[in-house]
Amino acid sequence: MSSNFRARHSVEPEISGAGVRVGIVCGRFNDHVTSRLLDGALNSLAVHGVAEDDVTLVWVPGAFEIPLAARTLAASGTVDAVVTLGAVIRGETAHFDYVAGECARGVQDAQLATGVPIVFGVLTTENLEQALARSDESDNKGEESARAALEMVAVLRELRR
Ligand code: INI
Repeated sequence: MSSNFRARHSVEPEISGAGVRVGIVCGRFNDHVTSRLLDGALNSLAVHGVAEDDVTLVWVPGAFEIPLAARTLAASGTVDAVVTLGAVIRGETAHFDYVAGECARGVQDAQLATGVPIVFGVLTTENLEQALARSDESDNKGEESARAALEMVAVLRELRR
C-alpha cells in the first residue's frame, strides 16, 4: 500500500571519513578470518577518506574480550567510533552461544553506555566455510562494518546538532 504521506524531516547524511577518528578492536582467535575482516575494514576507511593517523587498532585474545576493550576505547575520548571485528565459529567450540551472545550483548551495552557508536563486525557462523565467505573481497563484514561506523558518526552528529 502506498500513500502520499511523507516524513517532513529525514536524517540520512553524507558519509565522510575526513577527520573522523576510528578505533578497531580485533579478536586474534580465528585470525585467518579476522585478518581478512581487518583488511576489509581498513580498505573501507581508506576509501572514505579516514587518515591513517586517525585509526587506532587494538588486538584482543578473542570475541569474549572485545566488549571491554571497545568500551574502554570508546570512553577514552580518543575515537569517534569503534569497529569490532571477530569470528565465532559454532563448529569449533562447545561454548559458541556464550562467546557470541556475550560479545553481542557487551558491544551493545558499551555503545549505549558511552554514546559512541560501536559497530558489531563479529561473524557468528556455523562453520569455517561461511566465515570465509563473509570475509572475502566481494562480501566482507569488516568493510561493511567500517562503513556503518562512519554512517553512525554522521547520523549522531546530525542528531546532536
Ligand atoms: N573466541 C573467538 O573469537 N571465536 C571463537 O570461535 C572462540 N571459540 O571457538 O571458543 C573464541 N573463544 C575464546 C574466547 O573469545 C576468549 O578469548 C577465551 O574464552 C578467554 O576469555
